[in-house]
Amino acid sequence: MDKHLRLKLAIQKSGRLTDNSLDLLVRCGLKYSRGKDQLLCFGENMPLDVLLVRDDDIPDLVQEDVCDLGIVGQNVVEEKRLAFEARGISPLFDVVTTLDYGRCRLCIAVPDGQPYQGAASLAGKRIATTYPNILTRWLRDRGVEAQVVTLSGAVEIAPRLGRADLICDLVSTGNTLTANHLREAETVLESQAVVIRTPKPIAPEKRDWLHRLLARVDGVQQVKESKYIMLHAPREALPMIARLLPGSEHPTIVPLEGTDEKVAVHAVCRENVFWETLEALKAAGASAILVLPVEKMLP
Ligand code: PRT
Ligand code: ZN
Repeated sequence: MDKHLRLKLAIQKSGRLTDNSLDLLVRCGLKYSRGKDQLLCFGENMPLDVLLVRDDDIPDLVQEDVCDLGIVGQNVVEEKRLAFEARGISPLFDVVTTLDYGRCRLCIAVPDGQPYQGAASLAGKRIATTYPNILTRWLRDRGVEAQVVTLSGAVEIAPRLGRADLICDLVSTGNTLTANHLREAETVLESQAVVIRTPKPIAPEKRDWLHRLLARVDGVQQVKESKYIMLHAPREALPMIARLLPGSEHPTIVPLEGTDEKVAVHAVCRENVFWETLEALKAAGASAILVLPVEKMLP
């Protein structure tokens, strides 16, 4: 097939999002071979090439129409969007799906022992960050005039080096803050991995696969939490049982051979099913309860 008719998707080459992103693509049915230079995965059963790059470059690759799609942290997308807007350039990447990995938050953190009395108390302070545009907008929205100190890394040591009074950095477990004698004061942005795409029209030959891929991504996301439940229930208990099934719309009711009082109930639950739910179902009259994992789903 013509090289230009293959979809191009950028993901992080090596970092926190890499394994999950490749795993997602495999779950979407992609079989790939990795090029010698390790910069490209060639889709063998889909017209899809996966470019492996630094996460910071992913929005730019979509912006420049080198890639049709990208998987990257919401934090990076938002920072780039604001940076382009500040330069009077329209961002050309739309967030189409939120993924269930790469969760973190961009936080303002203050040195231990230093009091924090709300956003207004940041006035006149120096805040070190690698996310100057997101932080500047957050401060402006609150009418706070502080000095944003832009660093390219090692933000957490800036206060100890005397380069800043406090920091604004990504946090997931909080261990890095603790190790550097800092504590969280404000959440500036909640983030996770997202799929971005170009808002530009895509060649018709590629469009079909783009839609198929995005539908499969949604399917994979839904399946992760989903369970298939089967149980037996007395007819009169059905309204109660339907209410107890988490995130399920229309259960299937099947007659049971040899009885009119009891029926079988089959339902897809789009949320995890916990022991508590099973116990509540049993208390409501259900028996022979089975919970099965869902392998694939196409809504
Ligand atoms: O080389 P490249 O530029 O591609 O990678 P990178 O070093 O810029 O990114 P990487 O792999 O560290 O992170 C990629 C994405 O993962 C980020 O853009 C976020 O969307 C997401 N993510 C999730 C995180 C974290 N959790 C995270 N904890 N990114 C960074 N961190 C860092 C944070 O900056 C701090 O240094 O981890 C430290 C804090 O972690 P805790 O667990 O101690 O709180
Ligand atoms: Zn990066």
